[in-house]
Amino acid sequence: MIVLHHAWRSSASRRVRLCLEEKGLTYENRVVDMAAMEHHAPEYLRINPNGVVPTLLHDGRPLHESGTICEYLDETFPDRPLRPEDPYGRALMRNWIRYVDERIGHLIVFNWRYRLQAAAAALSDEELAERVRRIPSAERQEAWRRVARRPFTEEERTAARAQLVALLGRMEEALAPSGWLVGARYSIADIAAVPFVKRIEEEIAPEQVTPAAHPRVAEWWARIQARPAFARAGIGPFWDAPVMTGHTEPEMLT
Ligand SMILES: N[C@@H](CCC(=O)N[C@@H](CS)C(=O)NCC(=O)O)C(=O)O
Repeated sequence: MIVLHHAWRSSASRRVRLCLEEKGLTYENRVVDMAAMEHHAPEYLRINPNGVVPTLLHDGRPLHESGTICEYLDETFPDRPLRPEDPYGRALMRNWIRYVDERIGHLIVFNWRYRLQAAAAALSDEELAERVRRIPSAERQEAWRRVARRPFTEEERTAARAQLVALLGRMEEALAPSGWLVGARYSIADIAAVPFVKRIEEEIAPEQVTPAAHPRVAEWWARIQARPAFARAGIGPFWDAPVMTGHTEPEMLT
């Protein structure tokens, strides 16, 4: 049995949902309320020591890190493979995953200014200090303090935007041989990039995901969105929580 602890808007969660849906796997949803900081609760930290989403439970065994989870799923359920067959291709895929992972901070600058900022700003100094103490990483502690009291500035957003657009430049080059990031077919490397391109296209720099700016990326993005798994994974606009049918949503960690 597969259980996914995730959040609808979380990029890392979106990657795992895409992978599960591409592979046609059935799973149970446990939605984590990040604005309520449920992912820093002791019972959640027991299944994800980093205090982030997503976490996958497979037959009761927890696994964190979206890239690792996707590879694990692809190895465990080999039908509809999402990794290149050759070791070199798989190594390139892992480098893409790592490159994308390192850019999560640039996305936070944009993504946290909605629900998370409103929730954090409403906390008293005492409540904030108490909540932040539970966060396992110093970097994320600082991100929560920032969003609560000193939201990211326009200047920081400009710098983050440039870093995110650089991702498109790198993709443009990689897509040249086959139209996919690595090897001859859709892989976990493409999956890793999807949530980033989604946010760039819908808000951060829409003019960059166009045939004029990055033609191969624009064409790749059209093909990605046409995949049935894309709709099933519930990757809607950032400000709308998608409504999914056919999945149960029990209380978190019950
Ligand atoms: N490298 C991790 C990143 C996980 C991550 O940063 N998740 C974000 C949502 S996309 C999160 O839980 N943020 C809440 C927080 O930092 O408090 C992965 O790919 O699973």
